[in-house]
Amino acid sequence: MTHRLLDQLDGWKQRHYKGLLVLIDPDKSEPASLRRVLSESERCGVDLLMVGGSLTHGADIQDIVLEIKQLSPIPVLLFPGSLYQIAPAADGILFLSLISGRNPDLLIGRQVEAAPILRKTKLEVIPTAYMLVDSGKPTTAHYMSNTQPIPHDKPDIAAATALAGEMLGLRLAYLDGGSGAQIPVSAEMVRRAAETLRIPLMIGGGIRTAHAALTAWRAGADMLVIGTALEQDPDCRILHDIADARAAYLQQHPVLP
Ligand code: 1GP
Repeated sequence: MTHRLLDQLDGWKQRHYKGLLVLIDPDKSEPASLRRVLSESERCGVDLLMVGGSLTHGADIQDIVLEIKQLSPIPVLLFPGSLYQIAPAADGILFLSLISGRNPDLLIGRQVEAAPILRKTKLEVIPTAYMLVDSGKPTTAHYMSNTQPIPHDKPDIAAATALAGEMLGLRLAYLDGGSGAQIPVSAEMVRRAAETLRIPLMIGGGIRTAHAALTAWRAGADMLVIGTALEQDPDCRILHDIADARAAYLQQHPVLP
């Protein structure tokens, strides 16, 4: 198995690059809007596409990934809500352990079921410390996982949880308010996690403006995930705004060689 994606994510952290990821919900990938999101993602310099969700209604993920692969050169990372979301045509998969929760099935149970299947694919497996954060209202991820999210105003709990994930050998930390979060993960929580961790830090949930994206990047996020905001913006204006904000930020804070 290669470590191409993992090396890339590690490099982002070391070089202070700011990654931009777009999450595609398999149930909402109607062909015209998918084509639009893919072409605008390419124009905006999106680094990775994520595909998946906590609850999908029978969409064939492999077919969607194959379609994306035909239309876009951007690597595809699976963000699986279930075993049904393993699509060998993708480049990699976030091998999620929901370490903010105490649901054994999502800490290790599903992983035991998935591991032999993944071994038969060429997918790059990215061991991920996945943490749900309270974001103002229960999201699908909160409900479906049957776990309590980390309280929004408890950055120390988030930092300690992420550090435990790192010490367990996980290679990526993902603090997620959940899809459609009312409020994004707080700057203070991002800051505490970022200064604690040596592994890369991904932030998602409720990022709908360039200001929110910049706040998270400035606080130390290595990469951001944008999903719902694009579904509500067929022209992908928000993606261009966020990409422009990133370009301006990286001009002021150049990526290290
Ligand atoms: C959800 O972090 C992702 O798991 C993206 O969230 O849909 O709110 O952008 P949004």
